[in-house]
Amino acid sequence: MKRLFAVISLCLIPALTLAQNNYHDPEYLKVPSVSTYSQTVTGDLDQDGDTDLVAFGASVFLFRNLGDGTFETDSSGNTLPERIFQLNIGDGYIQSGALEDVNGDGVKDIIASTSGQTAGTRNIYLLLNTGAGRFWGPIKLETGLSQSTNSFSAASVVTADFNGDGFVDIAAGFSFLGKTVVFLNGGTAGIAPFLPAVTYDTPVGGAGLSVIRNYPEETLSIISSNQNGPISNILVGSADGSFTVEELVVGSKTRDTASLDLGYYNFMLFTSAERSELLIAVRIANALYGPFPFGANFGASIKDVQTTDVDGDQLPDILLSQPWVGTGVDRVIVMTSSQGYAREELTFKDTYQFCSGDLNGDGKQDIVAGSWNGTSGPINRDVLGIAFSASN
Ligand SMILES: [Ca+2]
Ligand SMILES: [Ca+2]
Ligand SMILES: [Ca+2]
Ligand SMILES: [Ca+2]
Repeated sequence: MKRLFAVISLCLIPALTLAQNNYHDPEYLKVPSVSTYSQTVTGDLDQDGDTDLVAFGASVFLFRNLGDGTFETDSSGNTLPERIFQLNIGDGYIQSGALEDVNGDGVKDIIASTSGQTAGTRNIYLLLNTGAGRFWGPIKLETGLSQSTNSFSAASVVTADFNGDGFVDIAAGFSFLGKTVVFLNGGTAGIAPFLPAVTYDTPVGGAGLSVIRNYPEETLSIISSNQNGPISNILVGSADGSFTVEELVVGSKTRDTASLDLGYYNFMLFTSAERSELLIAVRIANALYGPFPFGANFGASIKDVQTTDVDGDQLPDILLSQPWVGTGVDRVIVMTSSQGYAREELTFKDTYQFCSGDLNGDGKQDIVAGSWNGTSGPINRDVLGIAFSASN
């Protein structure tokens, strides 16, 4: 029934109400000032029961949670994360990362996809977890793609079992190159023998990917946003993990996508690159209705969109990032659902992408924003902001 309310709420494009204060103002971690922190992800990588934090940039840093959402620091208050991987110069930086168990040993591994503003090769790196949050040397999954000119290029990586064999597969989008690359998992426990890249032309997309389930087939498709034009792509998946690229008329340039899988009804979310809007399309049995604007002008451009249950009521919530609000003042917007969506704006000193995870162990998702220096924008590269849920 709760899910039905969520469906109705979305279909009616609900008025957004201002939420009560569910989050404290962000706290900032002083982190090594060596790189952008383009994306953060959370997961218990050392299996001690506490959610750890991983930050991606030109390096991958692991922040081990001490148990209450704090991390080891030196006497000056600087955090002491472990650098577990460093890209070679010319390989760009890691703009998109994920934690997933790719080799079937029950322990989450790290997946990192490279991007960059400089020419160079673009690949995926796997860091297999030994089980204690220690990692084997990286496995490079070669895309065969390289960027020959200096230009901004967004990247996005998603994981899902595209061919239904029980092993996690990987897809990565590269906007500048107009390609989406899929690596199917060879499916031998313990060693993650990925098959060679299968590359799809997504000439209008690739900056932001999300996975959506097809009904009634139960296969998976990939939505790909398009920063350059009003038509995005959907890579329609087959049971064998292959895809057919189709155009998806959204009517706006889009920066990122997310999906809400509510069974037979599911939803595609797009952030408009031209307007301060979230667009939502309803998808029923592979037919698309919309997209419709989500009833609000958010006052500044939106980059990322994610769907996750942040308040633990089993209803999908929607999170947005706004990296371009003002100099050193950016936002993450959290919209929690009940029979409508209540909106709370979290102000961060700087953010680009964000993640959520319960860092202080109170059962509610906290929000972590990593910062990014962009091509010219404000630089707060030595902090990560964490907005803890307000119940503590
Ligand atoms: Ca841990
Ligand atoms: Ca694993
Ligand atoms: Ca698979
Ligand atoms: Ca929490």
